[in-house]
Amino acid sequence: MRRAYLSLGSNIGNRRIHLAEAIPHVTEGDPFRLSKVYETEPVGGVAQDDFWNMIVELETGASARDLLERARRAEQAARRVRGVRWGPRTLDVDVLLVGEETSHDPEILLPHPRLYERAFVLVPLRELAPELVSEEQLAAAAGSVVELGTLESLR
Ligand code: PH2
Ligand code: MG
Ligand code: MG
Repeated sequence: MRRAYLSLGSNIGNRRIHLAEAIPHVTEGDPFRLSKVYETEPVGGVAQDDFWNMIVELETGASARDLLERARRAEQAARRVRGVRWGPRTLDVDVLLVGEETSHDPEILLPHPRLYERAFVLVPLRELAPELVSEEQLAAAAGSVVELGTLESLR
């Protein structure tokens, strides 16, 4: 069993429902913990609405490939349509870390290559795993992030 981290983001339609419906696809019965939900300024790409972002931590026997499949299934269930790179989406699920594994497979690079550039990833990741994100890394990351609360508390 390893600890894996996946990021969830949504900025089209009902962002709360898109995040909530992704959880069972991503966890598939594995023990998990959720970060709070954050409203975040879009980083890169085109001008677009603010995102809701959060992180899921899994205790899992799944491979990186398995986790990528889960991410794709969650995105398909949210009827994600692929448009411009880094553009708006109903749901984006990215595999960030799978234990200590490094992968150079272009389909699933590990750790995620932009993990340390993005406050919308580092802030919720640090909430769940403070040992993985230093103060310096946090300070260097781009984008504003506002804590909204737990997914449960949001309606
Ligand atoms: N995802 C991107 C590009 N930019 N910005 C925010 N705030 N949140 C995201 O999830 C996000 C982004 C590409 O996946
Ligand atoms: Mg992404
Ligand atoms: Mg993605």
